Amino acid sequence: MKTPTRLLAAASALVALALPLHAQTMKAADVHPAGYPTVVAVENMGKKIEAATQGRIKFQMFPGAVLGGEKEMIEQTQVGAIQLLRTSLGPLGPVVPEVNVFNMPFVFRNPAHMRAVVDGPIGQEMLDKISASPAKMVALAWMDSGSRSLYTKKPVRKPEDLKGQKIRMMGNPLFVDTMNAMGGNGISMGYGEVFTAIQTGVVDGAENNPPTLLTANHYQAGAKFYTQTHHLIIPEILVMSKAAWDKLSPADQALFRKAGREAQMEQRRLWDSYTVDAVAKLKAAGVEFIEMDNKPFFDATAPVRAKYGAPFAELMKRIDAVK
Ligand code: BDP
Repeated sequence: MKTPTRLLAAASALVALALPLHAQTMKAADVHPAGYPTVVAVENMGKKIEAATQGRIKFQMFPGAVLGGEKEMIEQTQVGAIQLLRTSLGPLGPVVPEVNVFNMPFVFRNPAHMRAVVDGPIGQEMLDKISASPAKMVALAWMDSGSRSLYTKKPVRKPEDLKGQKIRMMGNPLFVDTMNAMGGNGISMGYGEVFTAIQTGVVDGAENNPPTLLTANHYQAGAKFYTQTHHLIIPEILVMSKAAWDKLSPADQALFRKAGREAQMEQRRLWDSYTVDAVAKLKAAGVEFIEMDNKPFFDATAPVRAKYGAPFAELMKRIDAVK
């Protein structure tokens, strides 16, 4: 070996020896399965960070709720057992009440309006509020989950059709109130229990976006009527455990923020095509998409917006003003 080659070999051996000392593997978690847009975007974010830090920081993705339901994963993130979590804002409401302004029914006109809001100053302010709250989490980026509509065993076209129907909602009193206002009986339940609950008749239906309806197979449990209420347009969020965040150097923190923002944009592209595909697959599987006028559901939920929106009156005006 020539001297420079030898030096190089010695140097890389040293690097290899030194790496494990500083290298750390962060746990990333999601309730969704491998291949889902949120999972893929976060995996790619992890790869970018791993490359940029020469392997000093690695990620291991735990998809499919293997680390627990969303509520449990939020708790694990708070105590630092999970370092990076993609979660709906729904179950984050009871932990950081400020986020409930985005959890209200019909607070966004459509998913494009939601994107414009989270991409702009209001979205950044909300990330900062979460990070500054006592929740021990640092909010990095937003993700898309389209709009949530109802799926039931019997067709629903208007609020009266929901009378007596038990509908699973995410764990947040705001959603139970929303469903009660829409005409049904809201039942708060973890995502992992919904399939069996529909199948055994503990609930008569649930509500979600097409990709989740497809991947969770809830239509196979018997909820085959998908009523296009679009009543909730909830952004999802990528949060880090504050314990892990505080250990990062300022340069690494800047890298995480940048990669997070890129993941936000990538997830959105993936989301759009995944949704088109999910709708086609659901229709092919016999799910009936019911198009109707959702104004009666909008009107019926006005008291929910009045009750939960009271502390956010100014912010709601600003949200509304976003084009
Ligand atoms: C999906 C969200 C996921 C929630 C789930 C639910 O992406 O984060 O856990 O709904 O309904 O749309 O619980």
